[in-house]
Amino acid sequence: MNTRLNVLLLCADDHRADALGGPTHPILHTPHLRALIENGSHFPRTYTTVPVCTPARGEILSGCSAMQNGVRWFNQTLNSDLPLLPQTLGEAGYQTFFTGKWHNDGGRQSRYERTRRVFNGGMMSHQMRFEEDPAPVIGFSSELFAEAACDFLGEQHTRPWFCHVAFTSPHDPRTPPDGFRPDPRSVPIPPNFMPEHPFDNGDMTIRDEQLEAWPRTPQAIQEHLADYYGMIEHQDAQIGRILQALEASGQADNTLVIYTSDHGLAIGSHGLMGKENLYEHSVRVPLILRGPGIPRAKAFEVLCYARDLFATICGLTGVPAPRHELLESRDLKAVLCGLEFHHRDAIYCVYRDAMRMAVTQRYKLILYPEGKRQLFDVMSDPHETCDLLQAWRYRSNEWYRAPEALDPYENIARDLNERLLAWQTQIGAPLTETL
Ligand SMILES: [Ca+2]
Repeated sequence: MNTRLNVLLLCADDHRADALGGPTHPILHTPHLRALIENGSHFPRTYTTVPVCTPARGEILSGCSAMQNGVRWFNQTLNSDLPLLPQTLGEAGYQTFFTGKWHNDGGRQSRYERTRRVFNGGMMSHQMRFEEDPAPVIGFSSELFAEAACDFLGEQHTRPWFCHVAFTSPHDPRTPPDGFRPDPRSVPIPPNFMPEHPFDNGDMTIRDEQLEAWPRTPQAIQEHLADYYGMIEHQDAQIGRILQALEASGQADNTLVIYTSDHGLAIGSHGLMGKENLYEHSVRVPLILRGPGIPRAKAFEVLCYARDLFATICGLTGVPAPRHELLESRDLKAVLCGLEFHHRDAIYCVYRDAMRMAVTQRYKLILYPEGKRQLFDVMSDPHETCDLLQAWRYRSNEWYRAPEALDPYENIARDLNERLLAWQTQIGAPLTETL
């Protein structure tokens, strides 16, 4: 009988941190994610360094930032010297299992002891086909992955296990099955809806941005969001199936359940559709943990990265974390135990050679090409609607410029800029570098 802690890692694709249903989201029904939040701990300030599938997944797998692990963009391979999470757990005696979307270099799946129903790629129709014995299986991606996970959980295990389920939902094509799509007319328009992004951010016409015509209309965004919420609700139902199988296995009380995503998505916010930007809706991800020793119904507002999961999983399972100098994963266990109230001073994010970002608990600076900057107070303005570098001048009348030394927001922007430069120097990624 296994008594060590099992790990069930559920990872979504393009799931915004603020799209988790609940009181602030009355039309999005996610009873299983809500139950995880109510019975576990929630980290609302969790970020990914690069808000694109392949690098974001590489960070969770390696515990290293995209700057260090070699994967800053699509089709780049993880540094082969780095031990990945399944390998680390496997070497500690865990049976490791993967199902779902694999968007990193192919050979690395071999770091799992077993895989089943692996989708190698970025996206395709959610109607998928996998060759299996005695007959191929055909169905909706999330349902097929959930079924594979349920089968794994239903087996008799003599060793602790790590079950990694990587959904390719709610990524487009957003085609929720019947019964899951809310009425678009009931979908609230995002508070930061804009017909177009107010300036060129350096990548305005990438594929995701072409999913809707310019200028965006409120009605078109309601349609997209209805599809998106439908995908999330359907995925939530599959998570419910997996959690039910876990319960039936008798291992629920001995399992750490984690829910996260690779990154978020704009889908109408700031005039954008994709994740290829550094606003909160795109760089933040959900992070929920439930299991033995995890506080119930607790939200920790500490700043953290999704890659902190690597060290956290090691810390909670007692598996030794890898000892190498590139590891940039910090164990959240002390925060979960109430021994620490602080985790990171600041978070830094990158989008190709176009954008850089630094955020502290309160203020956030984004740098764009040609010297364009934005500063937000993300505590009082979570939707990032008021650029304080602009608003200060507006509120002071356009023709009046306070001396720079007296402009508090200029000083805050300068401080964040210095922190960002120090980080870039530390990890060797100047703004001008083409990723
Ligand atoms: Ca993704």
